[in-house]
Amino acid sequence: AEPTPEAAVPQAGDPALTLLHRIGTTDPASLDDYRAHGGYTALRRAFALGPAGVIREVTDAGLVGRGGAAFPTGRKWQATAAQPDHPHHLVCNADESEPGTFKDRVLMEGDPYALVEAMTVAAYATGAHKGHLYLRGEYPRALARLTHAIAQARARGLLGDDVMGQGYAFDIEIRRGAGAYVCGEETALFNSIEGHRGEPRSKPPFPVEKGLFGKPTVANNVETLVNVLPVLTMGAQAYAAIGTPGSPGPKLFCVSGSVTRPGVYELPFGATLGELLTLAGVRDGLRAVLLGGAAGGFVRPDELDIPLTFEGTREAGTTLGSGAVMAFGDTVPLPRLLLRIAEFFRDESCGQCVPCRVGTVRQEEALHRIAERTGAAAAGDIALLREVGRTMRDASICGLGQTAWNAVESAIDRLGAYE
Ligand code: L3W
Ligand code: SF4
Repeated sequence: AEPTPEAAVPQAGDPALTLLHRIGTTDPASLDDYRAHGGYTALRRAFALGPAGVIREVTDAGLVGRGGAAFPTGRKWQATAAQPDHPHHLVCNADESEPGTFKDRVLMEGDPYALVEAMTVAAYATGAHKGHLYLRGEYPRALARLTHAIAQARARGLLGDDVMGQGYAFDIEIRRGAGAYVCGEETALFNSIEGHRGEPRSKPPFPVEKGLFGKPTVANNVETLVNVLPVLTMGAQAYAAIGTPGSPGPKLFCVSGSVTRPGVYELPFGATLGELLTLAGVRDGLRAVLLGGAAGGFVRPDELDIPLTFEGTREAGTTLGSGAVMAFGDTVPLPRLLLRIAEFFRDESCGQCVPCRVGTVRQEEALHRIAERTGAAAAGDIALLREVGRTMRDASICGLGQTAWNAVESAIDRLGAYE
């Protein structure tokens, strides 16, 4: 297996860290070590608060989803808890596949009990007794560590028929993905668990009403769930004081590319892109930064004062996405990079709907032609790209097709990629 990406600056064990504080300091195989470093205090508090009290804390904390869409977690939990249909399901989306995104991997490999505890809290709050952990197939070390953690938690009464002696039953099953990016879309993920092709469903109905096996389902990203632990241990008010009013709490950023210290960085929301890149040791001759992965957008080196918040990136006409930050130096061949992104979307489209199935092919073809020609000859292809891109964005069923043109559009408009 590859080495675990570094969890970098501030150093592991730094008390300033909220999400990464155990990474690199506790033994990921030891439940005792986890408990000695604060493990299972959040679940104990959850049992004291009761399900409605937990949902109130998560809502008051202002926690929003960390998978890219920033949906309020408390609202999602409340909507599921209120559903009369049973059973309720909990799904942890650990199919981390966005290019440049590896934060969930660091959490799962370095602090697996945290995810087990957080899933137990989420299930308790929303009335679920079964948790499904859908894990990216290419993460063998995370699989081994989570399998071990789940078995240990079960053996010690922290999972099973009577969790912590509280009369509440909950267990977790791991399901491995098979390498499809689209299975990170929550409804494609449900289909995959159910044994069908990994194709997204139309929404609504939203999963909170009809999700896995047609039952009310909470689906949360790994990082979102792990944030629930500090919400409960610090209290909603102290948690909400981290970050900004529009984006409360801490955030993990995955920095890669033209930097001297690539890795996962924890910062409060509101730090600027420039501050993050300074920590990561940005190299001279920066040409562009891709924010939010392949589904995100490029920004220029003169835009590094963009605050890393959902509202700040939106105002700047870009996106934070899942927290991927890829730096590119001025030697990067932009047309080749854009072609690679287009190939990725063409490969990963599930083919279910026409705008994306055809649009991703047309986009790649036009980028090929542009890469081979120059100047005026390319103008028609740029117009075609815009038309295809608009159609994919407006008419695709899921986020894959809706975002497949983002990076290319931003490279044309913000970077002047073909001028
Ligand atoms: C109840 C409503 N629930 C929406 C729920 C919905 C889902 C969540 C967000 O994510 C993002 C994309 C990229 N009642 C609801 C409701 N929900 N309305 O809220 O929903 P949605 O549809 O806005 O987004 P999504 O399709 O779930 C796609 C971002 O992902 N992305 C990709 C990230 C990749 C990773 C990874 O590798 N780990 O996360 C790239 O940037 O921004 O917005 O749960 O059910 N009325
Ligand atoms: Fe499949 Fe693309 Fe349509 Fe999503 S947008 S359902 S990936 S064809």
